[in-house]
Amino acid sequence: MKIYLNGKLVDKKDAKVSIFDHGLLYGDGVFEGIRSYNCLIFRLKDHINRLYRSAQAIMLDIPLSKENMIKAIVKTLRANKLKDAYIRVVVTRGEGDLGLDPRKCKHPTIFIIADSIALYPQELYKKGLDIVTVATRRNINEALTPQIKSLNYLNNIMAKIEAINVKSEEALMLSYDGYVCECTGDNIFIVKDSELLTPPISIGILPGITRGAVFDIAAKRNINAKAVLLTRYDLYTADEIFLTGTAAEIIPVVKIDARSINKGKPGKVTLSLMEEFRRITKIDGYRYNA
Ligand code: PXG
Repeated sequence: MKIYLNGKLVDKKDAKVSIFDHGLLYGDGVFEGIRSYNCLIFRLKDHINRLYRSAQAIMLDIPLSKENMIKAIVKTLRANKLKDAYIRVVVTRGEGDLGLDPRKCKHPTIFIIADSIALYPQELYKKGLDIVTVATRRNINEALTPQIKSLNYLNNIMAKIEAINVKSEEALMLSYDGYVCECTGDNIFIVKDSELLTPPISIGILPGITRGAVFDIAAKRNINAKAVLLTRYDLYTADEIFLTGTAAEIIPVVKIDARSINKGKPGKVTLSLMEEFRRITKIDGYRYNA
């Protein structure tokens, strides 16, 4: 496997960063998770824009133009001859000393991993997920806003551990004041009276690219979709629930907090959105030659 590391393609065994890298010492950095489907990179521009906005928010200057970042991604995909891939782009503050001061880090570290995708078991898409609300709250916007896709995922990992400890498949996090936010690596939607409802970015969630794609599909099909504050009452009384994310795509939720949704079966609206999403991943994207 070839890894892009600071402008060079290197073997996986040589892809090493310093233990003084602030990405490791402090989680000081940003990343993206992107997918390609049969030589089409899904919503690449959106991912690149989010990466550069995340970096801007933490005052990290990425020493590569967006165009050259795209070239580096494509180069990495080609070096690994991958048509279908999971692409992880990471930019850290770089190597510094043991202090927090980002000014000590002169050169950001950039690496790109392109790997085959570890898909969720297909049966979960047919059966639907069983998820739980956890006690770990989503970070507040006024601290490290969840809008930044930063290397600090401990909040989400704490939530994931809570779900694992009760043998649940995913954790739903609420805001500090009890509104529905998102899961550990996915946004959440409900279907209610044929409308799609999802929490607004302002409550403290990652502005998901897949979430955006669902809004676009809804608009094309004249399905009403809106971002509104939701509570657990809304989830418990929803007609359908599903999650969205680059890794999961669209996946049905059939149980939450031991309460069945849609009699424990993936709903019709969810299933048709899943089908449409898979269709657009085959035609809509940034084309490259593997
Ligand atoms: N919320 C959070 C906290 C995320 O980390 C999403 C929502 C969905 O966003 P996108 O843009 O992907 O629709 C994410 C994204 C992984 C993995 O390896 C996780 C994500 C993306 C890709 C891979 O678990 N999370």
